Amino acid sequence: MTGTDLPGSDLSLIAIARTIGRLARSGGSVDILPHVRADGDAAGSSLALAHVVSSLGGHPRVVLEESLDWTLASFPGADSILVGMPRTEGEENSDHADAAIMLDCGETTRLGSRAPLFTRAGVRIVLDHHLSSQHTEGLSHIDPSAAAVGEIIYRLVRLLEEETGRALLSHDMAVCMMGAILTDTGGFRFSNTTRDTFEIASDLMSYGLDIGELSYGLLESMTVEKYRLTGVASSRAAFHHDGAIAILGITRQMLADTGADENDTNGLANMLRAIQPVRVALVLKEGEDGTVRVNIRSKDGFNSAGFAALFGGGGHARAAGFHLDGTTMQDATAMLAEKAGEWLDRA
Ligand SMILES: [Mn+2]
Repeated sequence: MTGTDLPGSDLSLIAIARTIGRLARSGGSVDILPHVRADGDAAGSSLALAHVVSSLGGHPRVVLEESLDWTLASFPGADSILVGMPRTEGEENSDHADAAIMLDCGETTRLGSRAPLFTRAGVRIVLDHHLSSQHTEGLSHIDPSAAAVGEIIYRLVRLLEEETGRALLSHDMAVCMMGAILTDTGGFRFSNTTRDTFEIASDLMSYGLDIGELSYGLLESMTVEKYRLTGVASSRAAFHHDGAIAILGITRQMLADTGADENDTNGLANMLRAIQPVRVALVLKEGEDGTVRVNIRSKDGFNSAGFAALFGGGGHARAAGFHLDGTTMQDATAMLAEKAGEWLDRA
């Protein structure tokens, strides 16, 4: 199987492969910038891309906004990740790469403090699969049919192999790509999983992956603090609209009481969505000074990305998010119960 056998290997990705290939072979520097709070797809895709850039002779730098979630720390190359805007002595504007690649998001606002690394780079490239992505100018490839950006990176690597006549895909890249796909598809269970997803995964398996170990590490293993938080949170969830809306607020106090952190809240929305009559699950996380982050998971036709857009957020059809400023958990909960109810009535 080669990259061109697969749908989605369209002209924009070919143009991007040519640009990355040319830059890397001439020893260029490439900043790889996934969205804030990098998840498995963001981190795995970034590292896979870094591996291929360096195998072509380029100098990649994966820069995250926050330190990597512990469940993702076993990705090959994770130890080379930089966190935060790199500081350079003296001239502040001198620190820009030959190319910057925005990954798993389509707006510079999703890069947080690292946005200048993108805007100042010589060449700017966007690789994404979000429905809500706005970025269309320049070198961008946004494919909402891809279950994970990991699939796009896989195609990119196959295109680079065709272009260079070299075998580039390695075990380490395959681990990162499979990790990206596993996390964004919930282990091939979410409705974004396609025939292409399985074809790519099948090919990646020929690189000697231990799928049991990977799945356990990325999808199952948890801290005892997360387990305790899940218990506390479960008893607090509220249901509205004949059980079609589930809302759960995670307060700073709940995190303090259980010793859990932000990352330990991952998966709670999926758990709520699993409850039979629930069509939309909203998990609210209390931030500092009146900010509330909201994670949405939905099913049965509730458009998460559309709902998130009402509040300036975005995402996918069944998974999205946004944040609210200048509110309290109580006000946000009441307001969202009402808005989600209206949204359901209109659908
Ligand atoms: Mn993704």
